[in-house]
Amino acid sequence: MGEKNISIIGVPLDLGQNRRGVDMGPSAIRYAGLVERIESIGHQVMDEGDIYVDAAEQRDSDETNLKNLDEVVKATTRLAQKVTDIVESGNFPLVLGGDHSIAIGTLSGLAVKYKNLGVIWYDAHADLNTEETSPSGNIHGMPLAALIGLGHDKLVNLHNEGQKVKPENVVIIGARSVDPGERELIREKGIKVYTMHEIDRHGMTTVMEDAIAYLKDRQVDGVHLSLDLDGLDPLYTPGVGTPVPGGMSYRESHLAMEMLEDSKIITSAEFVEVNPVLDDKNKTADVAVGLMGSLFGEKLL
Ligand code: Z70
Ligand code: MN
Ligand code: MN
Ligand code: MN
Repeated sequence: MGEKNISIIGVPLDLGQNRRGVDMGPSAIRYAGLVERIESIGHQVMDEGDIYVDAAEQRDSDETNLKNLDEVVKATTRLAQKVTDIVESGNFPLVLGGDHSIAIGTLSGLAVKYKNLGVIWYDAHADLNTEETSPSGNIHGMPLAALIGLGHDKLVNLHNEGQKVKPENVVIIGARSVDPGERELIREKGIKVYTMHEIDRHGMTTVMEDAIAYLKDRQVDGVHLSLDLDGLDPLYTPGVGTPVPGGMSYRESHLAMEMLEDSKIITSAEFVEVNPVLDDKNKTADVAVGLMGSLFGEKLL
């Protein structure tokens, strides 16, 4: 990647879903040696600490099925401002979750600078539900929908009004658990999705070459990697709230990160859904840090 100035931000938010503990993700990732690992590659690292997250209220102030809407909106709005400050200073934002609802903040912050941003969504899920289609009311299943301008107006208009990312600039990799409303939206908006079928059928090399070429064709002005650790098979990353079998392997995931590093297209990244309470001796955080090593140019030889 060449030497970068990387700003790390933790977001200890677990209110976008039902399982407590993912708020400890940023600590677990730091404990797994993140800063030293990235510095040893030759980058400058600034750890900017954590975004403040309010305690959940006992009852929801809003008449909606969205769980903890106001707390999620407050924390992600703070995150968006922080990400905007970082990209405007020229640094590379590296955001640590927290549940995947934080992506609404990260990408809303990036959208101030990047007007034609590409997004790689590495995940078992599509995260394209809205308050109408969500089977759970969990906001971590809705960030991509909100970012393309669909769903509750507090999520859609966070930090700035309206759509932050064009649906045709989104590439989902690793999907294997998609809800009916999400399937409809993928068809309607023409969102590019490489499911586990494409990965098994054509291999990760072809899928990543294709995904990178697709985003370059879109003439994107930056590419954000949003990596949900549940994209990997739970064999490798057991410490996630929603494990789905049949996922991408450790080797496929490292290959994907190495190909992104070779392509030089990535301008920001986030790693989400590490839940130390559900983990096996910090294995999931260790995998997350290893993947960041590959993404930032760690070489075997
Ligand atoms: C389901 C929902 C989801 C992550 C689970 C699950 C969404 N589609 N996202 N784990 N990261 O509730 O909307
Ligand atoms: Mn908690
Ligand atoms: Mn997700
Ligand atoms: Mn997921």
